[in-house]
Amino acid sequence: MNMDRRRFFGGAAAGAVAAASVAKAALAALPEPVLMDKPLTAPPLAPASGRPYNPVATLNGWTLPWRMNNGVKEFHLVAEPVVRELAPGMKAQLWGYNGQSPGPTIEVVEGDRVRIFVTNKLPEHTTIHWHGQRIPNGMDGVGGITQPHIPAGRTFVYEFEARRPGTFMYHPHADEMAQMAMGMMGLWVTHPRGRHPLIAPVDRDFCFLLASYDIEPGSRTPRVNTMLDFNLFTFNSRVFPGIDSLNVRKGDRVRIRVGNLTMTNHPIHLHGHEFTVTGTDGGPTPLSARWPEVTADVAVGQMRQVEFVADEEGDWSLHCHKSHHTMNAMGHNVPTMIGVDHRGLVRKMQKLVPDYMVMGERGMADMGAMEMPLPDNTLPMMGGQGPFGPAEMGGMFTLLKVRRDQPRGDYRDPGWFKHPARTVAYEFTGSVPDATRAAQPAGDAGADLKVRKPSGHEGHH
Ligand SMILES: [Cu+2]
Repeated sequence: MNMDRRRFFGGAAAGAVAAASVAKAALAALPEPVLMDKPLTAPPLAPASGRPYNPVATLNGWTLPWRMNNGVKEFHLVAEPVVRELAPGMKAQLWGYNGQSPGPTIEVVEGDRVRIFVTNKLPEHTTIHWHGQRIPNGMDGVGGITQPHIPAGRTFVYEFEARRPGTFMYHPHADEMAQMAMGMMGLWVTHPRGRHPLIAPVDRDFCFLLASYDIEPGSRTPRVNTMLDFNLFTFNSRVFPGIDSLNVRKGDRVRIRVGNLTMTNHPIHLHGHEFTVTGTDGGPTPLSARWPEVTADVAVGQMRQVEFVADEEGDWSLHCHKSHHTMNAMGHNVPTMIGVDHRGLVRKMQKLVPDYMVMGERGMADMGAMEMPLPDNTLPMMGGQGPFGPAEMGGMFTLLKVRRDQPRGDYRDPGWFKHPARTVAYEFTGSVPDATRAAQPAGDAGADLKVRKPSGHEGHH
C-alpha cells in the first residue's frame, strides 16, 4: 500500500471541505474539524508546531491534526455516524469520530496544555472519557457523574494538562454499551518531554485498538445488545486481509501499543521474535519488572505496550491467539463434519438446493479456498491469499514484515518475503513406511475403538 503524505493530506482536506460546508458558521471559533475518508494507515504525522516528538503510526488509522492557540493545543473531535470498510468487500455502519471508527489518534507531549472541542452529531447524547489520564475530576467525561451529557447537536470543551507520558484511550461514558459496540473509541499517546529513563526511543512506533462487532452476515449495522458472542474481531476496526502489515527495517527497534475495548481478553502473539512489555496504561513498566514474552494478554480495558528489535527477516504473523478471533463472521453455528462421508448425499441435496455444499468434512481448510455463495456485504470466514496459497485467516491477524532493504522511516508494504534458498519447509519425496497402527474401517459405526494406553497394554472402549 502506498502511504504518501500528499494523499493523506488530500484525503484529510477533502473531508474537511465536506464538514466545513455543513457547519462553517456554527463552528467559526473552533478549529476546523478534519475528517478522514480512508481506512488506510496514514504515515506518522510529524509535529508542525508545539514540542517535538517522534510520532506514532496508527494501524489503519491516522493522527488528528491540531492548532496552537496561545500555547494551548486545540483539537476538534466530531462524534458521528460513519461508514467503515472492515476489509475490501464489507462496509459497516458504525459510530465514530471525524469520519472513521476508531477515531483519530491524539498525540501530545507531557506537560502540554490541551483543549479538545467535542461536537456531537450522533442521534443521542454522548461524552468522552480520557481513560488512564490524570485530569481534573470534572474533565473525566462520566455522563451524569462529572458532567452533564453532551446533547445531540451541541459542542462541549475538555481542557487539561497532559501530565503523564504513556498510551491511553478515549471512549464515551454515556450509553456505553451501545456506543462502544458501535465503535466509539480512539487512542491517545502522550510522548515524554525529552529523555525518559523508562521510555526508549524507537525507530518504528505502531498503535491500534482491539474492537469486536456482531454484524449478521448480509447486514451492515452491529447488534449492540450482544454481550459475548461477537463475530468480527478487529485491529482498529479492520479484519484480515484488510489489516495493513507492520513494515520495518531489519534491526529497527519497534514499539507496538495495543489497547483493548472489546468484551473479552486477547492474547496478542508475535512470531519470530521475543518482546518485552515496556508499559501499560498505568505508565512505563519498571525495568526490574520486565521479562521476555512472545504473547501479551491484553485484558478488557487494558493497554499493553511491547518492544523488540526486529532482527529476523521475513513475514512474521502478529495475531490474537484465540483461534476463533482469527476468523470472520459466519461459521460458528456450523456443526463439525470432520470424518463424515457425504458422498451421494450431496448430489441428492443439490437437486433440491442448488447451492448446497458440505462444509468441513475434511477439516475447515476448504472454506479458505471455496467460492461460497455469500450474502452481500459479507466477507469469507477465512480469506487472504499468501504467496503459497490461501491464508485461511480472518479477524485479528496481520504481518510484521522485516526487510534488510526497507528504507529508514519508510512504512510502505515491501510485498511478500523472498526466502533464501533452502529455507522453506519442503515435501519429503522418499518412500514413507506404513505406520503400525490399527486399521480404521471407514463408516463402521459399530466398531470397537482400540485405545493404546500409556502403560503399553491395550484396552477396549
Ligand atoms: Cu482475541
